[in-house]
Amino acid sequence: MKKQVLALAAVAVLLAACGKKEEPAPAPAAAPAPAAAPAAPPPPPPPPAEEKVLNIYNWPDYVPEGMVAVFEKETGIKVNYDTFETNEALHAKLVAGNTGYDIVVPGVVFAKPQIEGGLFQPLDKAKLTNLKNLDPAVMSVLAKADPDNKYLTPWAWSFTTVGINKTKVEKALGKLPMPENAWDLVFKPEYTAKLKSCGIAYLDSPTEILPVALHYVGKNAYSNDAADYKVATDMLAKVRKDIRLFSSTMIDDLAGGKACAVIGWAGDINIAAGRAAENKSKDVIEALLPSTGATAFFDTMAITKDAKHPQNAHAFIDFFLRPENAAAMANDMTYNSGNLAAKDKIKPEIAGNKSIFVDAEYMTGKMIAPSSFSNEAREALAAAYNAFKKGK
Ligand code: SPD
Repeated sequence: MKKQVLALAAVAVLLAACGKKEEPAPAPAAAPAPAAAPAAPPPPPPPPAEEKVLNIYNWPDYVPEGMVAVFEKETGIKVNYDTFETNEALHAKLVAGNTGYDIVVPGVVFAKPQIEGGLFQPLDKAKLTNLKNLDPAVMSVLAKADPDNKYLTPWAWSFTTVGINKTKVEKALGKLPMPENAWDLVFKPEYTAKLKSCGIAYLDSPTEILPVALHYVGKNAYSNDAADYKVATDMLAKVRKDIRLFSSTMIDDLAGGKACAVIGWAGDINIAAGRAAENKSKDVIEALLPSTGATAFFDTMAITKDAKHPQNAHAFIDFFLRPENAAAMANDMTYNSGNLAAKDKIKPEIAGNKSIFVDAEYMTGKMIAPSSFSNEAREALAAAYNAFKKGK
């Protein structure tokens, strides 16, 4: 009888623990009291307060004047802001580790292997109230590198293309008409031989030049096949002697007169156009939309895996994702922000510039979507590019 009473008491405890609404069997006075439910664990302690510092590593000419100062004033967080000029330079720093940076801004072409290599920490989306402002179409491009959008938010997007000082190019070409395909200006000896007098500049980066050269010779822009690189560099070798500069500073190169034709970023080429106008130059600088397409790029904010100020990093990312800040970036830096809520704050002259807000027809029919290279392919690309640069 005593055994039966104990068994009934145990079932009662179990049912109570499962939250079932059954009448408990009356426990005789002699039965042991049911064990008390374990106390809920105490809530985790709040994260230790971070020092009021944030270290950001971004591309040059990418943040509107005064924007960082507004963030500093609003939050009391002191921002140290450094810049890099190529994805290769950022990648080398990230792989070496201990960068000291909290936020970095890689292009998606590099962000994919960086995520896979564990170089970033996942975003705490609860801290990013402005994620809702982002364009789902842009987020789905980022998701190709970052499934479920766990690590990346957009800074800006644009495309790598041909930029020209139209006035100087037309003069240097003389009777030779402008080609139908703008890439001919920088890849076809017939044109480069004429433009070398006013200066041709290429971006100084294997993962910028090889994709557009591969596309020009009819190969996949993001081919992982070293045999394709040979076809592209054979084409490049024919114009090597006509290239004056390898540089990532096309704003100065175009606006300052060092080059009349560049392979560069549409946004920076537009900045050069504005700079020339400010300097009262009558020359017309243009970012072209080549008839065979251009390579789109998406630069993204990510928090490094060993960031010392992750809360401040989240605060800055959320600040940048405010519509007014994304719009200021687009208006001042002539890049597209990927922020849908910023759309009605874009100045008409920016919204109407087809090399910033590219037509849907060109986007779907011509623009080459970003992809990624394998680690081995990136090494082969660098070797092919360096041999081309040395003129071998
Ligand atoms: N002035 C800002 C330039 C940003 C360029 N990012 C290029 C990424 C790559 N393909």
